[in-house]
Amino acid sequence: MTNTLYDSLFAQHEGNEAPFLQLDDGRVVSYDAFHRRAAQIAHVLKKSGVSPGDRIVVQAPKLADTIALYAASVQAGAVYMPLNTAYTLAELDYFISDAQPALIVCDTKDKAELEQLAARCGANLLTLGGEDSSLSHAADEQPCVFETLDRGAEDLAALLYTSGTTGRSKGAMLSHRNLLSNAQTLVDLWGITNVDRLVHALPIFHTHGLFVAMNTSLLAGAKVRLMERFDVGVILDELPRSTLLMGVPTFYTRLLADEGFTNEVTGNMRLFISGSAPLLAETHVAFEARTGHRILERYGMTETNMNTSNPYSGERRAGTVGMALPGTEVIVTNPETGESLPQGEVGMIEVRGPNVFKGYWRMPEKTAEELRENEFFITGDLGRYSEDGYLSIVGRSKDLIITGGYNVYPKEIEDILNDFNGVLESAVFGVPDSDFGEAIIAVLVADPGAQLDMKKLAETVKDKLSRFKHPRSYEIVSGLPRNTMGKVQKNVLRDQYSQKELQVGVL
Ligand code: MCA
Ligand code: AMP
Repeated sequence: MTNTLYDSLFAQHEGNEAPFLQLDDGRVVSYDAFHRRAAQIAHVLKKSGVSPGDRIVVQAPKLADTIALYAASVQAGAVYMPLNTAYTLAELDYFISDAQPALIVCDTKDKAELEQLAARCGANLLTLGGEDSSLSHAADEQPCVFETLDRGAEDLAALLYTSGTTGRSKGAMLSHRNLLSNAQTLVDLWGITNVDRLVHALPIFHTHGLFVAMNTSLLAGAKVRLMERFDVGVILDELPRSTLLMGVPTFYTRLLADEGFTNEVTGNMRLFISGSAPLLAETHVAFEARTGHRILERYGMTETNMNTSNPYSGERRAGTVGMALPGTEVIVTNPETGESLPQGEVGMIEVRGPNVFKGYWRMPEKTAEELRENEFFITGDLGRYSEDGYLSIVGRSKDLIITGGYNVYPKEIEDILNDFNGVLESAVFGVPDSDFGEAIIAVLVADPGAQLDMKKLAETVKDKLSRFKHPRSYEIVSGLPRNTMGKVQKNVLRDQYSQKELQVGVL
């Protein structure tokens, strides 16, 4: 039997007594114990009716068993589908109805809420976390060996939803080859080995925390200090014993804001990596001045894993995302023709390689719009190459806000605001924010003569959208600025509200 991803990431750790996960409560899970736990959970998956190719939806806390569930899903030939723990029931409904999973694994505290949803789509429901974790209890009774199911390089290993410009999220289908090839490339490029100890403070439901951080550690046999959530104090305690940190820019600005973050604390560290959102050049400079380390910035997407990285040994240039990863082509094109542009010119970033996904789940038209026949994926990011080959991301052709490393598509929020009683139209955009990079602002135009019930509007938003998507401020205006084509000029709004003192958290 062969299973492309399982064989490389997990099977090699059978009998490996070295520490893998080091948890908040001080417990340590060895690689071998993890390997056995994954097998126990794989038995539970099979008993719960999961067959090869079936989706397993996971909205669960960040626990050792959640990572073992990912391994078990791969071993059982299933498709792992992690979801943001912040998603509301309304958001979950869409993902679950779209993906039609055989099994849903939720936080034990959310069981009552999810039971109906699971029943409606004919999925089994198990829970993780706390004393009553049904998945963990069931696993305890199972054998520690599981016969791995056959999966080839092109079979799906994961389905990760990414928000869409039209407001509807799309499931990016990631194959065993996509995930394994990227992990191998990053391990080689960043020199990750079993001597490394990674401080892992990212969520494990996105590419960054699950694949970039976890797959590379598993492949290399590194130790992982698994923090349930990001906490500056804990990170400061852990850095002197660690060698690697992967984070979004907010991690680095928050660390810099703490006086306890000194070059003594970072003395044992080998590498700080940043991605998911633009790292300001000033953060890069301040970080080097404080610690002597130059942050290594890289660029990726849910659909492609990682595309580019600054060099490990060469110059790590602030304000750039480095060069294409070995084996991956990253070009800048004329968005109209798809032809490559010369260095120095701004165009659409397109990517081709073994890292590029297999298309959007049950959305052939969307896939055809973004994946060219020549297999280049159109990222929607605008970039420019310097003469010596460093890529800078200079903007986005997609209407997207990135807040604290989470992507938010304004259209999803605008649809909800526009449906609200008394709202004629709305525009949602991001303004610079020193903590999250961008903060969400909503501008509303009321129907003639209408009095908007802002309290009720905020409640509606709260019911439907995760907290990180909530506008930090609502502004009522008489009209939206438009260009001659009638399109709302968000750049004008952005400029206007970036300068204005906003009453953040007005509701
Ligand atoms: C939390 N809040 C947020 C965010 N996070 N609001 C906007 N944007 C956010 N990202 C809300 C909280 O609900 C809370 O609301 C208030 O802001 C303050 O929360 P705080 O405790 O300060 O936040 P936190 O829990 O410390 O979280 C901040 C964080 C977190 C650590 C930066 O957002 C995070 O882990 N971000 C990483 C996201 C990530 O992994 N992205 C990778 C995507 P209230 O006050 O009402 O309670 S993968 C990707 O992009 C590609 C592939 C790539 O290249 O990596
Ligand atoms: P996601 O859809 O969550 O995978 O987010 C992918 C998007 O994050 C990319 O298309 C970029 O717009 C953005 N992104 C990721 N890494 C970087 C980076 N280092 N600098 C700027 N933007 C980035």
